[in-house]
Amino acid sequence: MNVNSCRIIELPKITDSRGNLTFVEGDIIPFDIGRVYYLYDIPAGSERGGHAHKALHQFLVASSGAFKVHVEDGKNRKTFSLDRPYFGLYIPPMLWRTLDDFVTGSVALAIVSARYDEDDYFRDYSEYCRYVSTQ
Ligand code: T46
Repeated sequence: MNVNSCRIIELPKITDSRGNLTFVEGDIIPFDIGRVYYLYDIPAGSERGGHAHKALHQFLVASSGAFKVHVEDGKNRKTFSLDRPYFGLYIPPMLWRTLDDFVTGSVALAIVSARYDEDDYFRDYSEYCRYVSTQ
């Protein structure tokens, strides 16, 4: 898997005089939804992530505020800015990701393909790089 497999997906936005509504369902993102979690009350200067997933597919949305997502595949690196609740970033398995530059009050919504499983993580960068270099 390489960083070019990540992509921004535009979500439906339904607008009326009461405001906007955006939804995510199975045929909009390229995996079945297994879990939803969100990061919030993030102190200024914090960094989240700093790991890769072996099998998990992920879709990240700045449902409020803005932040950056850096993805790496062991050779190349790409940075995405998320700052609209109707755009999200799809990240396939085996990519290292780090989130930073959170605007105060940001909420990072993560929609992922499976339940939490610590065995699915590479949390050590050297170990991750060693592994991908053998693939
Ligand atoms: C990712 C980024 C964007 C759980 O018990 N259940 C869960 O569903 C999750 C996601 C985490 N946890 C526990 C595991 C740790 O003890 O919560 C603690 C903090 O998790 P972590 O250090 O992995 O948090 P982040 O923000 O660095 O990473 C999370 C996700 O783990 C990861 O998949 O891509 O958000």
